[in-house]
Amino acid sequence: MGALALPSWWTAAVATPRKALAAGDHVPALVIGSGYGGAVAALRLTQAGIATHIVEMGQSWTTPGSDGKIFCDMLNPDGRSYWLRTKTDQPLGYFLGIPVNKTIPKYAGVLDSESFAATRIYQGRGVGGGSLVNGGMAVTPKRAYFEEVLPSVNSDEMYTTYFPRANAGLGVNTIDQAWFETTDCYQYTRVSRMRANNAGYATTFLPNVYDFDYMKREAANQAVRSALASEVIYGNNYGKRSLDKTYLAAAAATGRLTITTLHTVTSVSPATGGGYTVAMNQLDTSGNTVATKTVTADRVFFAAGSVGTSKLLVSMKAQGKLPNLPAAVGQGWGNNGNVMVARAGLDLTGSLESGMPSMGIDNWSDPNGPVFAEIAPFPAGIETWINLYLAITKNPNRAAFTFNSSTGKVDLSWQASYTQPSIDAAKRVFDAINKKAGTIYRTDLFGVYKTWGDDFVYHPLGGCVLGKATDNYGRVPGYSGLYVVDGSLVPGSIGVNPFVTITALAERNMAKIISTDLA
Ligand code: FAE
Repeated sequence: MGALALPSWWTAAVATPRKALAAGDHVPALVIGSGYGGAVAALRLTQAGIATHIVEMGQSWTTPGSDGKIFCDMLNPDGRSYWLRTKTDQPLGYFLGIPVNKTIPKYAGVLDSESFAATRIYQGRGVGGGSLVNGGMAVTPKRAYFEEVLPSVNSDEMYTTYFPRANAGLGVNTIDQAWFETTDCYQYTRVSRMRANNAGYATTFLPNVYDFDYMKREAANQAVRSALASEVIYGNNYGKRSLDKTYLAAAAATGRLTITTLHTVTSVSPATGGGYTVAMNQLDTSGNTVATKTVTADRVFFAAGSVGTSKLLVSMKAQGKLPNLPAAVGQGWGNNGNVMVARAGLDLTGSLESGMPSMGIDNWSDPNGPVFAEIAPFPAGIETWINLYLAITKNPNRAAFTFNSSTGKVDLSWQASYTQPSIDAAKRVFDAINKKAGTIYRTDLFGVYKTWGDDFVYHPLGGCVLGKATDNYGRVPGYSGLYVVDGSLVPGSIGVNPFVTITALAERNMAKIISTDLA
């Protein structure tokens, strides 16, 4: 392995100091969470000369396990796969109608499947947040839809400055299309493209943060396999430019960043004498609380993700710790219209499937129901004839987070029926593709005779919507020094995979906050 060349950004993998905050510490800037919003905030704050402390509930994924690897693959999940579960909870939990989830040791793994009444929400846990587990698709939204969703944001600025800045910071790259046409590992994508095009649907290549040159070397057996070794949702050991190797590594290089891992923020409230008191639980890798700590921070940046930030703010309001939060806190949550579906094709999809998607079916302009469907891998290591898709649709339904005083937890009002508009839109597209191809839906992957993967979400968005729960830059009204910088700002839908938007919006908001509030 040592003889194989690894790209420089990999070897640079975060020499980030991970010094735990001590009880009673006072810090200038505290960032809750280390996903996209948190990583942008950390980089721009540290570059502005401000000592910044990230508190992250997950682990720092830098130490190999007994097998020499940091992450496990999708075919052999162990404790590293899931956040504090004793059984895996795979998005596709069945094969031939038979449950495929496995017993695993309870451990602070990298992927969380967080259950609410009518949906489960997948999220990354660890330094890098969702970037550790996602498919790397780095898609800039269609401008007209961005303007429809976030009308208060100057789209000229976004498309000339902040989307390019985000793409550069994330290390987005595009596939060599000649290689795509010949490599075995995208056979599954080529056949899905052919069937979509035959039915009259356009397809488009998708940029990614996975290093496609590295993937080429994997295919040529010149580099250790990761995307080509069934590694995706439980982490990639190689090849992926996750945030710990991009934004967070750059923030660490300033010498002004510390990251406190395995600490969950439980409360934020105004401190006597100014700033905020931030309480947190320190966890061990089995999820037990081993210490509780309180620190003070002059400024707090909420970057715990759509779910994490919404849960914290809704709880703080209900418990009287931040009583003056706007009524819009907790509102406007959506699932980006996510629904999964699979076709039982007649086409060989290949036994080697890259875990990183590279193409989407673009039917967004359809007035009867926009659909943008990523051609998703099913990297089982054997020929499956499965054509899998994650459809992003324009679903108007929204839900709210509310504090439940009897359980002390936060509920989400999403109902199963809310997903129906997404199914209706996706069904129109895939019925047409099936009809033209003479194929049928697979009904054995999401349950027994269940066609639609409609009870889980990869793209939680909203809950603390820009311009409603915050001002137009993520500042929390009434609480000077509190900011929201993550996917909770995006009102439930963005029409494409969301992390480029979350990153670009954080870049925009941090530029404003640093130049006006911190100058
Ligand atoms: P996120 O990345 O979730 O970061 C929040 C961080 O805060 C996490 O590290 C948490 O552990 C941490 N945290 C939460 N609560 C607390 C607390 N109380 N105290 C301390 N830390 C806390 O938020 N998007 C794309 O654009 N392209 C894709 O290909 C794609 N594929 C995906 C595949 C999967 C399996 C999943 C789960 C998601 C995928 N996404 C994809 C969605 C994307 O990863 C997600 O929108 C972003 O990660 C959200 O970024 P945030 O900064 O909002």
